[in-house]
Amino acid sequence: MQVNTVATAPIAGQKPGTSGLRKKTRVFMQPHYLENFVQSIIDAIGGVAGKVLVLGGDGRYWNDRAAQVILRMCAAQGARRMIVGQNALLSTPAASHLIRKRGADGGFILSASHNPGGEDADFGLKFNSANGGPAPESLTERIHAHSQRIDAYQILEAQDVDLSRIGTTQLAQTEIEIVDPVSDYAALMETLFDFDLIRRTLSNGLTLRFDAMHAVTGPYATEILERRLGAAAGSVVNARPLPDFGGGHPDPSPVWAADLVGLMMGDGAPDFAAASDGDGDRNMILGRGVYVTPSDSLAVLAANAHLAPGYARGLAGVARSMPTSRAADLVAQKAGIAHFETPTGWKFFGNLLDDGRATLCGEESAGTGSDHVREKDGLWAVLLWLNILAHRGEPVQRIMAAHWSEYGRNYYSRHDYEAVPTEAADALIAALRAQLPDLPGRSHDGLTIESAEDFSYLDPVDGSRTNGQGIRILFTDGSRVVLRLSGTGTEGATLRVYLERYQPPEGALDLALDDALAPVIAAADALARIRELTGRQAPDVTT
Ligand code: VG1
Ligand code: CO
Repeated sequence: MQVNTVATAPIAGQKPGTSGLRKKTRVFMQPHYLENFVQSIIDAIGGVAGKVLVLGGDGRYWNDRAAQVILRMCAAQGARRMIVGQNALLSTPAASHLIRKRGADGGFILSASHNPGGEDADFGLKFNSANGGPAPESLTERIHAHSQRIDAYQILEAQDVDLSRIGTTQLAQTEIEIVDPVSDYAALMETLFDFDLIRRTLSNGLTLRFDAMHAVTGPYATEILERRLGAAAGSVVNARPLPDFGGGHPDPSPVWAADLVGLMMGDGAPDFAAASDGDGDRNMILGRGVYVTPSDSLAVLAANAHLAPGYARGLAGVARSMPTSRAADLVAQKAGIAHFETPTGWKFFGNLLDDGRATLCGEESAGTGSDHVREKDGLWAVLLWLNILAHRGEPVQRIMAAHWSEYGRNYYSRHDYEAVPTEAADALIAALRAQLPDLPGRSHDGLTIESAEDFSYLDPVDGSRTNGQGIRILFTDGSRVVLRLSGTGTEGATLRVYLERYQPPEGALDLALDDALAPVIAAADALARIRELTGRQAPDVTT
């Protein structure tokens, strides 16, 4: 087979964001676009000759085409073996597990996660390292640097590989091993959780619904929840992965999974419900009549993880991204274990997990995970919740109430202003940054500012520093406002405003969320002049 060296030129904007490179699908489909980026990854990791790499994705539109291109490029450049999920499907956590289990040198994940899919929607690609985790900043910077000076790429001239058949074939000198995407992952889950206990609890009448949102977790959830754990047939809905996710956003939030929330707030709700996102790394947790915020979920999981066999020894520490509420810190403090605060994006948890400093990690954006892989993991969170419910024999609502009366409650919400003109968003952040030194001591709506800063992270493991990770304003009563710009959007800028207000155990634990947060929301607008500078009267999405 012939290897072609194709002349090309740098394409602007190939800079990985919070989680890989995300662009409009049509941008990725332009001549040389994908090839340039893949070659930049290959060059940034010192070539693929002799290496073993994992490949899979969330099944969105163009996933199959991109997979063939990556296979031809890696084969052209001497990869020893490519381990590919059948039909190029692998959830992000399953890909992370496969990289680790097989001792691979890394892996390509084709996904734009919770962003919609289709020719007129979004596409994405990220590279994970040998530890199974997203490429660290140092590597993504190298990839970007290579993309700015690329002049050629190498690709094999060959027919498509049949990715539907499990087994090993050959592409030039490269072995292509097509594996079942679910079985290794399901086996890992069985080592962490008490499947017998969960199975008994389900057969004794605990009811559940899992919404796969027409994305990649469908086959995983059907196998694990229905086949292995015996949940009633039909408990998993929207289980078939579709290239356009059925036309929706595969985003497990009260906005995009409103039907599921409606079900849980109405008569006849099951005991427990959950949803996951496009690539299977996020989760939304609901009980009958209650939505559990992701920040609270992390805290409850941290407080109860020891009830599952995989965590019976206790936790080394808990890490959360900076904008995530401080509920998990309170659990760690009481348990006398370490807690960490990192910038947004799972890549920042990798060192803490590798070094054994953190066992559980989480983000307010519905990501929770542990040291079993190096990605957040939607179904893992669902199974840990089920294990806890089975063990405690209490409904979700009661578990939440007990948690708040022990630790206090961190009322929390995130307001997103989407597709804001980039200049306006940058100007808002710059104006706020400029006034940071003057803010401490000032009062707004009864809240007094204790400190105000631009978050900078010093990685305690490798000593690297990451600056400019979000503006954080702390008030003397423990309330907090955080503002940052999204690094996953594909249109203009998305301003994220994170709002938190704490009530101690003896405080008001049953307020309506809007009432609890009203002063914090007002202070955020007054300080950042959000309405004035964005021209928006209200956020587009509130989670
Ligand atoms: C968002 C979330 C962040 C998450 C990232 C990737 O990033 O805020 O917490 O890690 O998405 O999640 P940003 O930069 O848009 O705020 V996933 O499930 O979309 O890979
Ligand atoms: Co995701």
